[in-house]
Amino acid sequence: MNRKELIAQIKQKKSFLCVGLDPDIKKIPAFLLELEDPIFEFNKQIIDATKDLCVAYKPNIAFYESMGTKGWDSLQKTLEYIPNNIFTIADAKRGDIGNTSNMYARTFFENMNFDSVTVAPYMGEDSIAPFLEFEDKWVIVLALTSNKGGLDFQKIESRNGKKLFQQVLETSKSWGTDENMMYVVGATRVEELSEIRMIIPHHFLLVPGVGAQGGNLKDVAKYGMNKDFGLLVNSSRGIIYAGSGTDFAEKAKVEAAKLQQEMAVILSESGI
Ligand code: OMP
Repeated sequence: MNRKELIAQIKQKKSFLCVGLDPDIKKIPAFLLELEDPIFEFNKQIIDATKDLCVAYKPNIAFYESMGTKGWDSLQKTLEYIPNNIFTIADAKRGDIGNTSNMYARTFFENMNFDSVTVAPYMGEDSIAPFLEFEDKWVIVLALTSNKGGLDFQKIESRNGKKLFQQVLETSKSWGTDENMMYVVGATRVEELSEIRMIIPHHFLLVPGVGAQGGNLKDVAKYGMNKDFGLLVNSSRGIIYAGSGTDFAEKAKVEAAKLQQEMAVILSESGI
């Protein structure tokens, strides 16, 4: 999916919601465990319940890899089940020497047909470049993450007075364009959003951390939006584990709808 199509979806659905598909076999409703592929069944019901409310799905690969080959099968089936008009993010946080990154890119863009993959920038340009060679695919670079440990390194100032995350943005923004790169900024980091927007005014931001991690949607929109809106806000546990019984998908829909309604108001107030 390209930038134009993504923006059109946001306008049409009045939503910039990304639903995180992070299914944990120990947390999904017990009645699903009797089925042949409980993880896929769980995701299928979540997708059926939320597909009209969101513009993106983000399966975090760890939740599938941890189950071995069965997990990869569940992931592939889930990806195929997601409607074509919804942006897909392989949240894999990859990045290695170029030769190896090329294999990661082939995994998620060729073997599986994801629209995008999350990458860690620590190994520099040649670790990201192989992902950018794929047409109509996106790289989503970690900039300022939502977790506590994100502050261990990301705000360290170098001798030129720039914080590490600022340097990451400034250096990496020329590796690709705002048509094939996005950045991750945690919803718990709103105080840095205006500053981030000064460095990358046009790029889309993937913003995880509302819901279970306590980030505030209104603040994210206030400081993070750009003229095309330019935000995808993710919630995983806050939506998918809203219920634990046979009605778990309906409960997930209620939580997704609450966020979507808030988003519709924000979008209309911003004139988008
Ligand atoms: P919940 O806290 O359950 O909504 O999940 C957040 C999801 O976003 C998980 O899949 C995390 O791995 C992911 N995430 C963060 O929580 N913080 C970040 O800074 C970056 C990500 C991510 O890249 O998506």
